[in-house]
Amino acid sequence: MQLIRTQKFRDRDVTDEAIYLSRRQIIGGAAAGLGLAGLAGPAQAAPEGLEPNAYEDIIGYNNYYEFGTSKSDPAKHAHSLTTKPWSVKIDGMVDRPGDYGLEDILAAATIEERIYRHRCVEAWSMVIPWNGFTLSSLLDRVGVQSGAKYVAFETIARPEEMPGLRFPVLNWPYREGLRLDEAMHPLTILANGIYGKDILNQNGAPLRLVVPWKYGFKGIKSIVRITLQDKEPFTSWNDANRREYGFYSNVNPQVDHPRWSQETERVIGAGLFGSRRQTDMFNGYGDEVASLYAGMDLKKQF
Ligand SMILES: Nc1nc2c(c(=O)[nH]1)N[C@H]1C(S)=C(S)[C@@H](COP(=O)(O)O)O[C@H]1N2
Ligand SMILES: [Mo]
Repeated sequence: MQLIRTQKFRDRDVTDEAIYLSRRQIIGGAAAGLGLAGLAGPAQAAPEGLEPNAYEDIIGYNNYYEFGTSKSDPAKHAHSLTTKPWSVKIDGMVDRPGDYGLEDILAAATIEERIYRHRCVEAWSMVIPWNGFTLSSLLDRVGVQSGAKYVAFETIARPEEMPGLRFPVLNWPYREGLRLDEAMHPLTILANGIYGKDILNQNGAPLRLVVPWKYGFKGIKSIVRITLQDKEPFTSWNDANRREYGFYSNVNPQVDHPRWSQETERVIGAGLFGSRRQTDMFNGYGDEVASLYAGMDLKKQF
């Protein structure tokens, strides 16, 4: 009976958080009832669509080095970040530069749900149901000038609220960047929610970037500045180690990280013993984005 009920969980067009959560509980309950054999069944069978991770995984296993470098630090410490009021400076090669209040940005935005696989460069992944809007819609609003070729992003750097800033792990503030066509791609979003709730600080409140075909570190959190420019932006991870973290950092199972393989990934929250899956080129979004890189040698320009 439990097995039959789990079949229903394969449909994906559900937007209600309560339904997600109860699905999760039912899956958990079914797996527990079936014992270990059950874990390999309903919880791990390949679903037709992406099965979001439990909310607890998404808010409890994070990288946000401004709050410490262990996976549990952000959930412990990030509450100290003040996210109200919040504004984003949009400057550089735009027609309408300025300090945009978050409320104004959100009031003009069409918030959608996007269920994306999140693949960290450290070879783990989870599936996150984001709420957010396309970066292109914001850039269209401010008017990108014709000479602009790249978009640079900056995270807030507030030492009194971010204990990790005391350590020179990265060149703070955390900075990232995209080529303009990547930034304008319809899969690229700015997220302000997860599972229909306001995004929590550990996940990058109040506004963070999500670029699903790239390694997770490109998804810069708690953004305070967006700059349109004609030069390739400085990025903190590339600066820390350019051999290990390229500017593009598209998910690519054929390009190993110098210290580990990228062929497979550990699936966070997949049963007692975890599980691994094959990593997909462009994290599974190749049909949509491969053409952006036509003619590039992705082994050299990683
Ligand atoms: N400002 C900032 N943004 C960041 C990071 C960080 O340390 N600081 N970590 C990155 C990395 S390595 C990953 S995998 C994702 C993790 O996002 P999540 O915690 O919401 O899953 O955030 C990215 N954005
Ligand atoms: Mo990451």
